[in-house]
Amino acid sequence: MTLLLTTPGDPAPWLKALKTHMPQRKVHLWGQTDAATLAQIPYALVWRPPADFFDGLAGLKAIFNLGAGVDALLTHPALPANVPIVRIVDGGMAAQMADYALYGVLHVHRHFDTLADQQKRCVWADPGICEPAETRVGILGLGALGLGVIEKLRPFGFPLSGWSRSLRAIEGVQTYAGAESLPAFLATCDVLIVLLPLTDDTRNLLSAERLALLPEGASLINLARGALVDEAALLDRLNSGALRFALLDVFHTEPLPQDHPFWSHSRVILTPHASAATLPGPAIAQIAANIAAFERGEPMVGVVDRARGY
Ligand code: NDP
Ligand code: OXD
Repeated sequence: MTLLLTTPGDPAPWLKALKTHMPQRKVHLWGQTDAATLAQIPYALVWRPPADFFDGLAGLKAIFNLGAGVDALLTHPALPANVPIVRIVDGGMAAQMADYALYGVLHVHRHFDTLADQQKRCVWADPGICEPAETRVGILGLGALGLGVIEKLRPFGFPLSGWSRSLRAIEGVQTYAGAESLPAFLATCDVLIVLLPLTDDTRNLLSAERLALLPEGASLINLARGALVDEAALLDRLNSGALRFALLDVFHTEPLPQDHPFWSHSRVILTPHASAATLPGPAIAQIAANIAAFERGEPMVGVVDRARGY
């Protein structure tokens, strides 16, 4: 059985991982495969496949997304219907995301924003140290990555809360579920970490009205997708000081346009969609296990519910 591959960046590390975890399978690189071969390929491993990627894939049995988010794949104009789509669950990303989120929370908690500003002005002044209880951290999205952030933050003693679609019971975490509980959740977040998938239900979730529900001087860390947040409203609130700080990894338009005000904003630190990357080793091991399960007629891990959008 063969695989068709189109990867984020250089295919070499992916090919190496495929050789380790699925040595018996022949791998074809998309763009270098003839039509007769394409018609026989059962499994595609993709990241943001081009518009004509699925042309001629008449024998496709499953599509494996080489990342956690499937928002781009689900809007592919030629996505085959009735073929399971499977995403990566963690795949090395949870630990990376948790490190990144911890950096953002400590930046706020230990006043590194104030300190950096003071340094620019040669001001020697101690901003003081708050109790952890004074920095309430809320996580939007309690999936593979949101839960990783919670476990990372747990030993620091910050009051933790989380919001998801279905109610989760997580020890030591105040949990909320569903749209009706979102205002109550937001009102408790001194630092809000966004780790939701982008779906029809979550697009623009952090609208101007919802951003206004955060406590005065709250901070935002968006690690998920730019379109979850109204960027103009975010900018207004940062400009007015209603929001203290934003750590942003994702944007409506990527790469972020050169003239975007976020680049030089004194209350923003931004990174180029670099908070976490799928690691080829664990990701391909997960896909190998999923293909083996699929061929035995057993359930796979990370199957996407197309109607739900994640
Ligand atoms: P999961 O599918 O494991 O978790 C998603 C969480 O969001 C679940 O808790 C789910 O609720 C919740 N959720 C989904 N829709 C809603 C809704 N309408 N209302 C309330 N809660 C909702 O995803 P991951 O943790 O693996 O990944 C999250 C996202 O992170 C990805 O979709 C991707 O966009 C982004 N990402 C960004 C990266 C980057 O480099 N910046 C890297 C990797 C991922 P429930 O538990 O009830 O299902
Ligand atoms: C992902 C991403 O969704 O890297 O995996 O953004």
